[in-house]
Amino acid sequence: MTQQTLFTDCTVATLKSGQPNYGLIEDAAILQRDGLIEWIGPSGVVPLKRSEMDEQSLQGRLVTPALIDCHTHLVFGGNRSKEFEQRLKGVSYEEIASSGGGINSTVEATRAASFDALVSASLRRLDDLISDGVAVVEVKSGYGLTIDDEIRMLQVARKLEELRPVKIVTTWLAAHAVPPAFKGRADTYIDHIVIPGLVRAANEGLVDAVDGFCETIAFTSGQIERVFQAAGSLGLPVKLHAEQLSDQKGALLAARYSALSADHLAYLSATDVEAFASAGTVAVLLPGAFYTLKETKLPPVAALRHHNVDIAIATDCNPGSSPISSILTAMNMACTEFALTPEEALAGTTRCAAKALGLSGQYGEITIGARAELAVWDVEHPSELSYWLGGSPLHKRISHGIAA
Ligand code: DI6
Ligand code: FE
Repeated sequence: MTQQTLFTDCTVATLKSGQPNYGLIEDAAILQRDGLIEWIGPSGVVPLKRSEMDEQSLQGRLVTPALIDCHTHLVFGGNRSKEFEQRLKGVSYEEIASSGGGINSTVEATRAASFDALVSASLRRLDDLISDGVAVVEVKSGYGLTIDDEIRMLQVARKLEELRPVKIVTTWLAAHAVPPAFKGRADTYIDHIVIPGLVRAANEGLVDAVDGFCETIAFTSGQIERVFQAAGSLGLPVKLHAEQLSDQKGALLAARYSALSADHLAYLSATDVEAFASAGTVAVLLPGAFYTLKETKLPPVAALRHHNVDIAIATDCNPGSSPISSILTAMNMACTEFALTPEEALAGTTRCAAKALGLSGQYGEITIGARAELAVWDVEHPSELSYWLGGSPLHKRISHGIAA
C-alpha cells in the first residue's frame, strides 16, 4: 500500500541548487509518497485533492533537508584528553604524533575494545548527531591499521545503521597513519595491509569510498596514488585528507582522480584552486579541527567561491583533532572562523555534503524525487541554525516520510 503524507503549514528551505535565499518557500506544503518527495510548493496550489491524503500540520515551523555529516571518524575506542592537556602546555599535534601518541594511541584503544564496546561508544556520538537533525553520516576506518581491525571498524559502522534510522556511508582509511609494526616502512604497509585489506573489505561489501591522509606525518602523495589506483580498479570513488597541516599538493592529486572530495584544505594555495575546481571535487572544510588545534592558516574560501567550488562542512568527529559530535556547532564555527555565510554553512551540510558522498539528488535537497529525509526546526529563519551555539533547536526528524 502506498504511504502518502502532505506536510502543511511550514516554511521550507529547499536548498535546491541555483535557487537564491536558501530556496525558501513561505507557507509551503510537501507531499511525500513511500519515502520520496512527490511534490513541493506553496500550500495554495497543491496539485492533488487534499481529502485523499493524510495531512500533517507542522505548525509554522521551518523544514530543511535532514543534515549530512560527510566526514567523521565516529568509531574509536578511548579518548585523548591527556593530549589535550599536553597541547595546552605547548606540545604540538605533530610532536605528539611523532612520539608515538596521536592516531596510534587511539589505534591501541580501538584494537583493545570489544565490538560491542565500540558500538556503544559510537552510538552515543551518533545520537548526538541525530539530535542535531542529521540523517546521513560518513564513517571512516583508520584506527585499526591491521586488515582485521580495519574491517572490524567498518562492521561496527554498518551495525550502527541497523540500530538507528540513519544512512551510514563507509570509508576505507587504512592509509591514516603508519602503525608501529611498520615504522619507517610506509610502502610495505601500503602493499601488505592497505591495498589487500581494501580488496577484502570491498569484497565483503563494507566499503563505499576510499580515503587517505596525505601529510608529512602520514603518507606521501605517491603512496596515496597507489591506494587510489587500487580503489579505481575496484570501481570505488576516492577522497583525501589534503593540505591540513602543510601543502603536499594532495588536493591536486584528488582532483586528478576525480575524487568526491578533498578535505581540510587549510594549506591549499589559492593558485591551485583553479585546477582543483575543474574536477568538480567538493571542498570539505572541517572547522572543528581548525578550532581544536588552534590553527591560524585559513582555507582559501574566497578562491573556492570565485571558482564555484562546492563547499561542504563536517564535524571530522575524532578523538584527536576534533572531539566534536555536533554538526550545528561545526556550522557555527565555519561561519565564525572561515567567514562562511549561514546559507553556505547550511548548503555545506545538506546539498554539498550529499555531493561529497556521491548522493546528489537523493539527499540534501528538498526536490521532487529526493528522499523524504527532513529536519523540522523550532526556528523562524534558517540562519538561526548556524547562529545558536550549545543547544539544538530540532523539533523532529522525518525519515522515510515518517517521524523518526
Ligand atoms: N586528520 C584529522 O584531523 C584526523 N585524521 C586526519 O587524518 C585526526 C585523527 C586523530 O588525531 O586521531
Ligand atoms: Fe578526518
